[in-house]
Amino acid sequence: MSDCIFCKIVQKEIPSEIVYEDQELMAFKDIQPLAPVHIVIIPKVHLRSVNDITPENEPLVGRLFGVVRRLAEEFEVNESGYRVVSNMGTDGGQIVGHLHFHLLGGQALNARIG
Ligand code: IU
Repeated sequence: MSDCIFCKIVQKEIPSEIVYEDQELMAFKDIQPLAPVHIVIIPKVHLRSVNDITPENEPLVGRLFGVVRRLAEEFEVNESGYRVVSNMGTDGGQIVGHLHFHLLGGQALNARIG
């Protein structure tokens, strides 16, 4: 999508600190980190949110979670704990309309949701 900021990150038209990339997936450090470890993991294909996940792209999303697990190990939060969040739509607080998952860790996170 031409006006999607994360598609521009995928195309490297906008710089980001990439921590993982393969043909279908990318992960980069969040520019406004909310925790010592705050990584955004995305499929390169433009899906708007969790609502756009179909049986066809479920394997891709499954693979994305494998990347999440490996990043948690690499950034050494796999033992201490971490949170994976995907905001969807207005009430979910989604700002960027390209499916993404936040990996947050490196400190004790507020247990409250919402
Ligand atoms: P959302 O609320 O889940 O849509 O949050 C989007 C996140 O993308 C937010 O944490 C931003 O700081 C982050 N981000 C980024 O890492 N790089 C960018 O160029 C832009 C947003 I724009």
